[in-house]
Amino acid sequence: MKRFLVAVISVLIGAGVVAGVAVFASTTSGEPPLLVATPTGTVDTPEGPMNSASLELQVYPNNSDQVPGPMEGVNALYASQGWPFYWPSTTLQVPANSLVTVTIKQYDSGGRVFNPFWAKVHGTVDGSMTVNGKTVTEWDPTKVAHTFTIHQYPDSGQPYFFVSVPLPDLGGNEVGNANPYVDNPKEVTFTFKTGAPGSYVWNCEFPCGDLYQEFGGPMQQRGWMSGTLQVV
Ligand SMILES: [Cu+2]
Repeated sequence: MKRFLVAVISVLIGAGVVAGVAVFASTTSGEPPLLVATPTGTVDTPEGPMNSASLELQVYPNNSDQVPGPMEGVNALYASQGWPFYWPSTTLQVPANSLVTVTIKQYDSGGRVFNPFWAKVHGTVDGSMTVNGKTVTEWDPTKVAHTFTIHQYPDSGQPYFFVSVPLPDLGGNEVGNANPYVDNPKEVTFTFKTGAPGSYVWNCEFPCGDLYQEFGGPMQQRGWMSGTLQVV
């Protein structure tokens, strides 16, 4: 009887640990609410008419009274860290087989990106982006604030999908670290084509975090500098 009780208690403790881990994992994931791209009609392309959609994001150097930043789950604990973040969400959804135009208003300072590959535009229509209305295919690798880089899980059987754009930094006297934020952000636009439905991840490739080579902290946390992209 004693042995039986010990077995039952061991199983109950095991189940409790598993449940605890599940609760911990869901609260620490801090997945922000879904941001769905806005349909914008159809566009004529060389392959015929295509559905189009738009997505608007901002990048802030730190949270503030005006822009609180991500607060889901564990993210509330990071609110005092002064981390940079994408806003209003890093959980993105875009339509399949469509042209998606993204506009990002960038309010942060920056510096040198370790690998100049990330200062170039990859995977957009025409291989270009615009910065405050001017079309470019790359940016000065010493003046990058963040990147917006979509890629797939390494073991995925999904269609190849890779998009990366550098976000230009604001110079020292342009940065609005204090509130309110400056009203002259670097405004970046780019358009990419989506294929079949799939699940992708995206992140920033500029070392804007902390810990190992500045790739820890916000760089690996949903809601800040990494997220998901669902093509549906
Ligand atoms: Cu970044």
